[in-house]
Amino acid sequence: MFLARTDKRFFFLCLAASQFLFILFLYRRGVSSVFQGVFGARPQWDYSKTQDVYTNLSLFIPDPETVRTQYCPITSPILVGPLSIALTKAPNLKKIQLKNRYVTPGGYFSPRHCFGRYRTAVIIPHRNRESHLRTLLYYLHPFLQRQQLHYAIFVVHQAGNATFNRAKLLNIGVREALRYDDWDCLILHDVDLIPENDYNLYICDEYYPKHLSSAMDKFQYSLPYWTYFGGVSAVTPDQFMKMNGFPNTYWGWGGEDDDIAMRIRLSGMSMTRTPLSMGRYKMIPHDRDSGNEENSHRHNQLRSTRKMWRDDGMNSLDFRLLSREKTQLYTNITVDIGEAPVMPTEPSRWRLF
Ligand code: BGN
Repeated sequence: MFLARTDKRFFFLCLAASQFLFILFLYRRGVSSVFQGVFGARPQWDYSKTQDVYTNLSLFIPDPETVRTQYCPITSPILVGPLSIALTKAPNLKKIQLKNRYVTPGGYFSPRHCFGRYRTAVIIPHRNRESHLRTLLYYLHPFLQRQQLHYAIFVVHQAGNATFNRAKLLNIGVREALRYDDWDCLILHDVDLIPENDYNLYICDEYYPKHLSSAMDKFQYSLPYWTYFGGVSAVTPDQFMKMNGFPNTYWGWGGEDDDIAMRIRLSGMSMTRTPLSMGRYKMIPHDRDSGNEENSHRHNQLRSTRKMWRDDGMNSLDFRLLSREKTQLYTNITVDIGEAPVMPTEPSRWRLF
């Protein structure tokens, strides 16, 4: 009897330990690595052997006689995996244009010898980061063309000097992008992150919002925490509307991505992720911008997401459109989004005193 009880305890201890190790493994390697491990070989990428992002793109240039008759293959034939990224000096716009001759005004591209299967809009919130934007465009255009996507790039520029509001600019980007096309997928992209592997496809998961930047160099190519949803993500218009878009009320750095992660769950979805081996990104080094100081209210705000998400989002979005302009490499949307309301800095429970 005594032995049986010790055995039982030992059994439950082992069970708890193995569950803990399994969760740790999922945390470090991503859920999809388990499925790939069980159902198929996981490609082992060698990031010491990289290739130029423009490699073989010329193979996609058709001779002028041919007419498109077929859809592009499900997987593009020229994907190479790890890409060389040099972040020394931002290229000038002329050079980027010359290297991307088939991009049309507004930053549009459609594969020329087959019909693209996926329609993807990339939305980039921006202010005062022109050199980052040029670097991103230099790498992103060929990256998307390698994947044979029908795509366009939208830059949402916050006018004025009020505090930066990333999530609100993303909401505006979605509303504006949907005027132009019936997008299958919206990619929400920070301006300073460069993808390192062209198998990290910029297409959406059918069911759930997907986090693409799962392994950033600034976090030693792993997740900073389990629910992290910052950097680059992919949502379908339906998924986006289901969570009422993103919050409009996070002014300055931090917290809005955690709010988005909570909205996903509160609206009945969960999140998927690119496996860490492919979701690698290099961040362009920079100092914290002025006008994007830490949001000191974010902890309080996150405590009320559950109460707020249905009222703060796409259904309460309000801004002034200053211009819509098709430049050669992107559609530029400039907006006045107002400024942060003055809020008491103390936690709300002290406000009575
Ligand atoms: C977190 C920030 C995120 C940011 C990541 C990575 C907050 C909320 C505190 C409760 N979240 O700490 O916004 O993307 O770090 O830098 O500050």
